[in-house]
Amino acid sequence: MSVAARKKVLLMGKSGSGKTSMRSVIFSNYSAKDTKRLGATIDVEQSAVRFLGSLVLNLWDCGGQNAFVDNYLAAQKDTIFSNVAVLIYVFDITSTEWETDMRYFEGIISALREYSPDAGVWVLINKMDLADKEDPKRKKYDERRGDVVSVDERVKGKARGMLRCFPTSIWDESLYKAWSSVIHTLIPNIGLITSHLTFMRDLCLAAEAVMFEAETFLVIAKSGSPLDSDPSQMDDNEVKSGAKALDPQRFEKISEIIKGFRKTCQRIGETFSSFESKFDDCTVVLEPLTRNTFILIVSVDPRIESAMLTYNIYHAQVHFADFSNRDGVKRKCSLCRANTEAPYEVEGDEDPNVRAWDDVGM
Ligand SMILES: Nc1nc2c(ncn2[C@@H]2O[C@H](COP(=O)(O)OP(=O)(O)O)[C@@H](O)[C@H]2O)c(=O)[nH]1
Ligand SMILES: [Mg+2]
Repeated sequence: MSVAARKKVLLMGKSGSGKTSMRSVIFSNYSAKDTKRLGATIDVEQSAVRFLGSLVLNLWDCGGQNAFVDNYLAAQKDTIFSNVAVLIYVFDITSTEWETDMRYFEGIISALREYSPDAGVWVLINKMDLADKEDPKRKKYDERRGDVVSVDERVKGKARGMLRCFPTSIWDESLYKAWSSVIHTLIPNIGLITSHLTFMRDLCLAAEAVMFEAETFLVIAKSGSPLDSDPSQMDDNEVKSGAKALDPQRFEKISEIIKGFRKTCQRIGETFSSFESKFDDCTVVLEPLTRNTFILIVSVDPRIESAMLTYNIYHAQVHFADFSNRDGVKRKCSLCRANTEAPYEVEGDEDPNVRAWDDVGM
């Protein structure tokens, strides 16, 4: 058995911006309403979250009161900012002290760029639900984003880690979009997973195959063009099946809906196991795939029955389980070898530290 890969994820930003709320909604099954009961975080609260069996996120939820932040930037600088994989920095869009917020952000990002130059930075401008009514065009968000990017450009120097900015609210699916984007970059062998999903989609004559993590329901990967890419990168099948016309927010909406549905099932003493639905113009099935994942297959071909989709998933389970562990990745499967359209892309394949993506771990 392999040891799980541990990634240090810093969660920072002013007190009250929503850090602990996000963490609780995504990883601890809180509803947005439950977060009103959360107390202020004192100093640094560390927690370990297992993701896909083989990836452990060490979340450092850093209390945002000024005295703590001063301490992070002085005595604790080395401890906090070394070996960071990702910094998630949360702003409150309704903050009335933007200049002070930016000053603190500059201090934090300078320390990060110095001690962990490769760390990715996700800036989440949160509580958008409170701002959207007065500013539907999101002018304020664009301004805030501009300020954040220019601070980063100023302090970045030779650091290679990139910065991305997302508008979020714990009250809607935007939170899932932002966190999926974070997680997506931390999963090993994402190219391999994507090529298998694409193959699976084509085998089922389907429009789309999407993989979700079973606990958080964050989207991990999808068939065809990469998550977050623009419509010009769509592959032939996506163009043919009309993926351009689909809602670009569909993945995070499904995450949020399924998680809510699963909570409802729990409340009435039922266990959520799978989902299937037939509409006028499409058929959708959502089934467990490996130990820690679900697969969603969407068909827009009226000839395809949902039973055929579940039957194919059933047969694919063995295969996905096989290449989800370290040994399976090493052997390379016949699908990857035989199918030139599904390139075998496993970064650092010979490196014993590279993890399989859904191994038993520990
Ligand atoms: N309206 C709204 N309230 C939020 C949002 N995120 C967090 N909150 C609320 O803000 C308060 C502070 O959140 P908390 O997570 O403790 O902030 P932290 O100090 O950054 O950890 C809580 O009452 C949350 O319910 C959001 O996106 N929209
Ligand atoms: Mg907190």
